[in-house]
Amino acid sequence: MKKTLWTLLIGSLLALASCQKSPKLTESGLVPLPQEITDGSGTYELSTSSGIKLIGSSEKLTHLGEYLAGKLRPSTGFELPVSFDGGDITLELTGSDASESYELQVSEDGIKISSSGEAGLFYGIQTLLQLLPVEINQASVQQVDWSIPQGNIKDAPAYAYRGSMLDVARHFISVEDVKFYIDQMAQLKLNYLHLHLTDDQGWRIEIKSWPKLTEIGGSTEVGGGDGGFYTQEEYKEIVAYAAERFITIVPEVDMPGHTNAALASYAELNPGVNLPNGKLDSVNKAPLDYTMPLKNPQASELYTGIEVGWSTFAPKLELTYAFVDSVVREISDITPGPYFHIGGDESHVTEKEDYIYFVERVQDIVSKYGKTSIGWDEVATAKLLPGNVAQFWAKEENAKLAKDQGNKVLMSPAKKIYLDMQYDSTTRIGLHWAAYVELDSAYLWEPSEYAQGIAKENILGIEAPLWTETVTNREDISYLAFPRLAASAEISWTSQEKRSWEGFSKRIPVQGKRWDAQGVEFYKSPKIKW
Ligand code: TNX
Repeated sequence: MKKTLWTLLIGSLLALASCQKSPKLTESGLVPLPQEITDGSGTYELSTSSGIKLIGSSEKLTHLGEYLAGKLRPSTGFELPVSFDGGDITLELTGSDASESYELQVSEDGIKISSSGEAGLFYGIQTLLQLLPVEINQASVQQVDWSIPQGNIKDAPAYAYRGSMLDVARHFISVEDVKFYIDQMAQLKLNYLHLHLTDDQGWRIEIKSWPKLTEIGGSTEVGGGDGGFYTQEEYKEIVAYAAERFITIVPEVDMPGHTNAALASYAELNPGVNLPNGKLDSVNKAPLDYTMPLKNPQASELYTGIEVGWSTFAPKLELTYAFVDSVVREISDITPGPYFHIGGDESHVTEKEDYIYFVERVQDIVSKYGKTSIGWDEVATAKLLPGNVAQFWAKEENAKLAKDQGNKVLMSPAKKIYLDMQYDSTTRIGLHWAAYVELDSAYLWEPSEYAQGIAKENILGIEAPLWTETVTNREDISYLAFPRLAASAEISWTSQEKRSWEGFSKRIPVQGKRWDAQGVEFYKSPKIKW
């Protein structure tokens, strides 16, 4: 009798202790926050005998299983075989659509992730990785109980386009660093990476029919460094690496402004001599007539400063469109995604009517090569083709013009989401022309309420651009992008009514530990108890 009482007492004390200790699924620090989380009781533990079981038919299933195993093996040291035969972690593909939604169940005996789409399974895997102790992100074996609280998650994204942009033109970014960024994006369930491939300071993509673009135009960068460019093979490597992580590359050739690198490479594309002080000086001596090739065309000089709005292609010169045609054709050929970004921003020295004529012709070229154009919001002053997208960054009236034409808007308001904005006046790099953007400010906005007249149904998605005038290496990229990219990812993924700054500020420190484990040097915002 006495013995039984003691056993009972100790038993209930132990139960109480484990109950207090056992974490809940709803307290796991998931970023972005899933739409629905239901707590169970007890835990599941990953162990030496764990394995990954595949159900469904798709060539990519094995790849997904191996991707997950590859993430789990280094820190657990477990074998984690992947097969169609058995295993306590099940990846079940129930269809063959493009669904990004998934369900994740954690029970005592195992984990099951199911989705009708490969992308959904991939996002379920990302959630699973965040449910495990943060040590799962370490590259060497850790002595940890790999347990996960039991319960259920049902999840789906709020927006179809959840993106970020890297400006590889102002400072060139190596293939390796782009891959690093892609890996980070994938963990946040982002699905589009926009590469700003050309600007005044550099041309970063090989165009075989116009080789001087990279030979000359790719030879420098802001501050006068060596610059660089991607060969088409390297670009394809980036595209493939991104695709394996369900990220689509959106290439941008910015035009007709922001084109000095091209104008420095080919004299015959110049409407005149471009001067960085913002003036156009015709070498024909007469008023500019873009319809005729110049008699003695002069290439402009390479530029390594950070002024904007002073260069332009010649919109009335036929050669301009032959050039654009080749560039769009070659890049479209190696871009499987649906979008081609034509830039169109800050063309301050292009005559308004010329600008409109140019944008409309370039849209036709893009469409001829089977792609849909995206352009910075100024393009909405032209007549957009059906389906084309305007990327809102500065002017609400432009977003409104796009909407009134029946076109969708991609939301990138500079005051909230420009990753190159300084956090505050003491931030060591970054600009502040739009605002200082601390983490709370980056989090506290809602795309469907930001610009007047632009509602959820007018919005394709959200994109956080990282301009690189002041960014020279991976450490700089990490410092400006993280944690703000996580805020942007949550705004893109999680429905407005599920989000709160209070919730985010409790979960983001867990994400901070994941970044620490992965060697990501993020900004330790003073708004957060890290
Ligand atoms: C504006 S945003 C630009 C870029 C600059 C950026 C710096 C946009 C479409 N144009 O050319 O790099 O500001 O924040």
